Amino acid sequence: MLSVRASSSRTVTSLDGVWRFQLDPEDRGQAERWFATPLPAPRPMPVPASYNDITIAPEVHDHVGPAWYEREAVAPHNLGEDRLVLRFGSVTHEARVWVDGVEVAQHTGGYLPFEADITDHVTAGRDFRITVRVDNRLSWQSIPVGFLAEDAQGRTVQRYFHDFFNYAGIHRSVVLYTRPWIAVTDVTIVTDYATGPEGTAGRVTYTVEAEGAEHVHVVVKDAAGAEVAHAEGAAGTLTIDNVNLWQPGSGYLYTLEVHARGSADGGASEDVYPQRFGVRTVTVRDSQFLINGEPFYFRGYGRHEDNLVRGKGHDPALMVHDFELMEWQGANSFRTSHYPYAEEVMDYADERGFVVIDETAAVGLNTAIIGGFFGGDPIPLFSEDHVNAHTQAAHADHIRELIARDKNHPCVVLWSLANEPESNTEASLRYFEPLAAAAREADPTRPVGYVNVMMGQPAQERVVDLFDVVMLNRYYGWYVNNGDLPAAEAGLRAEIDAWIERAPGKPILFTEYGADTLSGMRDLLRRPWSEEFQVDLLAMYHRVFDAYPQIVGEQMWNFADFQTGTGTTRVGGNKKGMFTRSREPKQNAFVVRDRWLGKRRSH
Ligand code: BDP
Repeated sequence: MLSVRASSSRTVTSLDGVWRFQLDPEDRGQAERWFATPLPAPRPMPVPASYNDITIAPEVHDHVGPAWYEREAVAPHNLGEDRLVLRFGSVTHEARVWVDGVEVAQHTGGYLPFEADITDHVTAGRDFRITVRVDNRLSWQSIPVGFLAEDAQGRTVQRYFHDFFNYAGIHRSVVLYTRPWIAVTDVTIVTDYATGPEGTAGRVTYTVEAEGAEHVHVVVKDAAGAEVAHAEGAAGTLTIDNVNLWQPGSGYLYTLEVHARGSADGGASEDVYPQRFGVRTVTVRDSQFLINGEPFYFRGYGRHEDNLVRGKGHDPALMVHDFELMEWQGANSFRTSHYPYAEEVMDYADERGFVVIDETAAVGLNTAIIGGFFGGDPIPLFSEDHVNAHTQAAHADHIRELIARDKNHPCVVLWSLANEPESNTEASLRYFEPLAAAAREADPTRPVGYVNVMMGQPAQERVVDLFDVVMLNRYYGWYVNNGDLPAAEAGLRAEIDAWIERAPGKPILFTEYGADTLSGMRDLLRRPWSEEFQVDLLAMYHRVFDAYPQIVGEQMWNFADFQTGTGTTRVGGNKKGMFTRSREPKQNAFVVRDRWLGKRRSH
């Protein structure tokens, strides 16, 4: 799906702001047709934001089930020449949308965009009402998975297999945009380059889909807006002489301006769509991860879209601030743990030259983790009543949707299909085979991986052969050998040795390692939870990483403390942050900064 871009043929109107909102705890809204008239008893609710932390009402914070949003908008007075599209950046987890009581869209999956052409449901120059039903319930067939249970008091509670809080609501911007009847509907760009005596020539292969168009032409513009190449036709290859490559740390971007028309000699309605791209290559070879043919070492973090009050709501101020912090620290990359991030974040990573591991929302496909979360009997993960063929199909659709959204981002160098799934059984191999194939079919140009959990040790792991890299989340010194760093180091080294043997030639990336650390807690004995222990634990991991050329990256857990459900291992959330939730640095931030700035100078 194309991003929203304004152009000479497209206008964009934001619908962000304060909407009206109502919980629907008994799920009566649909039967009572709340979409047909204004909501019966609404309260104000900002968009974008999670609704959970906005009020101080526990019933809002802990709500399980549907909730409704509503606002008015105005149709452009010249509608008719153009079509009008209503687009949501994300609604978590499921959405139904009505315009003046007519259903126009349904979408499942809380972290990807969807849109509806509403031209035929509105009148030019007139107000209309938008109603959205948001459902935060997760099931065994949703991505991520979860299930509903009843607690001892008979209340319905949502269970899930990940620690971050199940925030919900309209999390990203809502816009109305216009486009001509003839319209560009998809653009795919693949880049390469060749260096010869005359310099480096970029090769840009493009494919355009354009509804109703008989004639397509494209113009490549450089970052200053100067034309550097052009071509006719909906598909082709262009050359950019003396190309500026997109590099980690230097995000040079070109624009492929796509023009689609009804006929070659003009016609009233031409659509112009500006698709940004960078010229760069990604290759995995001989235990190395190469960007533009150069070995790349990932320095950074797993992150979360999470902050005070707004929960998972996208916020440009916070986004820019977080990138400032990452850059201050000498980081060059992050993983979108554990779901696709806002399109604005991907655009911004492109611009700043940050390297991104793009992860699906398939977190917690692993009921072996359940002991730690809920107690009770183990649940067989891959079974008719749990993760079944429908879940697998939803997962495959989600992978395709993610790749369709993010395929043109130069920042994305690797797809992560799941975080910490079951990976040590025959059933897990059967589950992942078609998913890896779906990802490769949707994008034959980027490596594909999944993030492995401690229980998927090299001797038992079954699925790594489907993938290009080994990504490991490891908690030696924290969940295992807590506080005992010599034992942790021995365990870590032994496991790395075993991976090198198990997956020869595949680069190894540490996608999580860390220790919960209470900001301000100091300890002369440097024990767990103190700032000193976090410094020591990371220093141990880094010493080990430096000893192995097969290790191509360190992304510690987590960039910042984040909100979780309550539990005996969580003190006001997950505290493994380099920064606190309000972005103050812990002691470790300065220590790691010295290391990463040193590495930046030497790479
Ligand atoms: C890992 C998960 C991550 C958790 C982390 C932790 O991938 O989402 O937050 O553990 O427990 O297993 O801190």
